[in-house]
Amino acid sequence: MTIFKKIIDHEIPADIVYEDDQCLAFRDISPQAPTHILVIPKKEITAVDALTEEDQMLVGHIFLVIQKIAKDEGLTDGFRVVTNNGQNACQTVPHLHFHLLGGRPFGWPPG
Ligand code: DGP
Repeated sequence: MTIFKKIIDHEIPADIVYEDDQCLAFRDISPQAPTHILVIPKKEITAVDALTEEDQMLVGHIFLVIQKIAKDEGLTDGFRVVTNNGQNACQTVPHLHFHLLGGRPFGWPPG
């Protein structure tokens, strides 16, 4: 069981900004921008490479939730959505999550 599953189950605290039957969003414990929120499915999926066709609606739903949170957070000047998949991408928690980052300019290419 990952730490994110414990947050989903409300076994450990998190600063939750959105929740519905399919997903949960909470502030990252180590923020890399003024707004840094993780949006995760409640279904236990390890990463993008574990997604299946049955997850299509879920992932689409998550992106609409990200759009809503970005609006709620006032990220009118832009924001970035990042998902790290696997070792080379520095994924540390093996539960699919989308980082919503905003409130400052970002560089490109990413590090
Ligand atoms: P990644 O490197 O993409 O796997 O990002 C995992 C993120 O999860 C990282 O930015 C820190 C965050 N994180 C890890 N443990 C916790 C936790 O217990 N609570 C919260 N709010 N965030 C966590």
